[in-house]
Amino acid sequence: MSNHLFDAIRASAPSGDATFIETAGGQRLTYQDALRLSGQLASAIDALGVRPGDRVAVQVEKSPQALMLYLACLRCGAVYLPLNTAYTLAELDYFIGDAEPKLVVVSPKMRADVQTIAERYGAIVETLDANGEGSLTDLAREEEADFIDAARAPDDLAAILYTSGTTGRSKGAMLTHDNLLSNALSLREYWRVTSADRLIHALPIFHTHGLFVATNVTLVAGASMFLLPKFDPDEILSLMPRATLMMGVPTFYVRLLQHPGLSRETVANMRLFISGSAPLLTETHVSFRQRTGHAILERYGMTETNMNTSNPYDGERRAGTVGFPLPGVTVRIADPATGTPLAAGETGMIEIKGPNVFKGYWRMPEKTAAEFTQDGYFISGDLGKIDADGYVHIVGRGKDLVISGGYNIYPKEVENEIDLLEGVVESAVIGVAHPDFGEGVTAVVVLARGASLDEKAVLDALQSRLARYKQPKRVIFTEELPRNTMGKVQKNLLRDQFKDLYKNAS
Ligand code: MLC
Ligand code: AMP
Repeated sequence: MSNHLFDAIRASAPSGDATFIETAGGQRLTYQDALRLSGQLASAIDALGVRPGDRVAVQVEKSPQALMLYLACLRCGAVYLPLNTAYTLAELDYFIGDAEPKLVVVSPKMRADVQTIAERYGAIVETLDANGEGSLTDLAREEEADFIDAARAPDDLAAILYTSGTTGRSKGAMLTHDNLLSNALSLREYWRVTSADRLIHALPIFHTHGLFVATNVTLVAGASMFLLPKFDPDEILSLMPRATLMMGVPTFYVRLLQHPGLSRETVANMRLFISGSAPLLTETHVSFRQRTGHAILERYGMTETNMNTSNPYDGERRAGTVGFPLPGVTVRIADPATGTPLAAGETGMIEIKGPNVFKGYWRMPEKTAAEFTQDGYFISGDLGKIDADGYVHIVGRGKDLVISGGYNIYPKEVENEIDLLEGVVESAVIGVAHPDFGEGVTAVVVLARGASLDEKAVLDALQSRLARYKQPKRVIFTEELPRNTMGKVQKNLLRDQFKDLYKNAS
């Protein structure tokens, strides 16, 4: 019996005393510790009645134990469902109701509130805190480590990651064992990651970037990582002399450049800096190169597809591009209106096919069908072109989406919440250039005559409804929204009108 993804992870695990994780607090976990701990956790989850195919929803702080829980889910064949720690109870209610997990793991302080939600959907609740303690750890301590891994075929689900949608309703992207394994192996080769590498891991572990790209690649390379609770430039710079690799969103690089400690000497031991999840400005790429001598390697991915393209390791890493399709991945550009493939150099919809592309949206067959072409390409929603040298450029978005500090925010979801407020006639949420986050979520609101809402009242009302990063950085009131002759709000005009709103923000 084989377990497609975990067998590969096990086979790559170095024997002996080789490190897998080091934390800022001085905790060190070897690969052999990871096999033992994930085995105990898998036994505990199994004893709770979780069977292959059952979902395990996890909203916990970043810790080595949280990664053990991910591995444990793979091992018992459960479908791992990580949730952003910023999600509010209202948001959690939706995810638990939609995914119907057998088990929900949350921080101890959330237990009582989540229990009320979970009971309605028949889920069990266990806890895990930032120090790796909690009821789940207590259960695992009682278990043996020699768990027999569940059989999982390449096409079986390994994870569901929720991604918001243009209608405001989040969709669960179903990722299979082979989606994750094929991408991890491909990236390991493309970026030349080996057991000698030490990764600075400062990303959250509930999204593709920190969970799959950073963690799975480290695992299949038998490499090690410094697992940091969050992005802290002082800490990162102090680790660089002992590290070789960093993965980050563009905001990481913008903030590192603001730090006087970033220099050629500090990065002397570093082999590679990788950026993704949002566009890296050419000016950031150029400044980083001038300061450190390193050309940041930019790559392009999505929750639904893992990584699609990457700038080369050896060849020219071109600023403003996301490089070439990864081996086995096909990228084409099509006319967004007709779907007809376009010639090199022309701008259109980026479409993707390959072993990396997800299986579909959880319990949304129609939505899934609508986002694939008849010949099986995933319609990314990103607009781009492929230049004469084969480099892919992302030039815009066909979907109404804001990316702030690497997090996606679908305006519709925020507009829906604002429109519910007493005194609001309508709203338009846009992304406006922001020096730190790339784009700042901005709400433009039309009030009813005589309504007395102000910016603070709108923001206060959103506190318990939307995760912090989705909440607008500014709310602007206007008499009416600009519309075209079809009645559609012209967000491009609003973006232009407010383009300098965050000019001096940091
Ligand atoms: C935090 N805040 C944000 C924010 N992150 N607001 C907007 N956008 C964000 N990304 C809020 C905080 O709650 C806080 O609110 C205020 O903004 C300032 O916070 P901060 O201390 O400056 O933020 P910090 O904790 O340092 O976080 C910033 C960050 C973080 C950029 C380090 O957001 C981050 O780690 N982003 C990475 C996201 C990621 O992993 N994306 C990958 C998705 S996968 P206040 O007002 O309460 O103080 C994907 C596919 C692919 O896209 O290709 O990889
Ligand atoms: P998510 O749904 O959170 O996985 O975000 C995926 C989206 O992030 C993509 O569809 C792109 O719009 C964007 N993205 C990821 N990497 C890059 C990049 N290197 N440059 C520009 N946009 C990117």
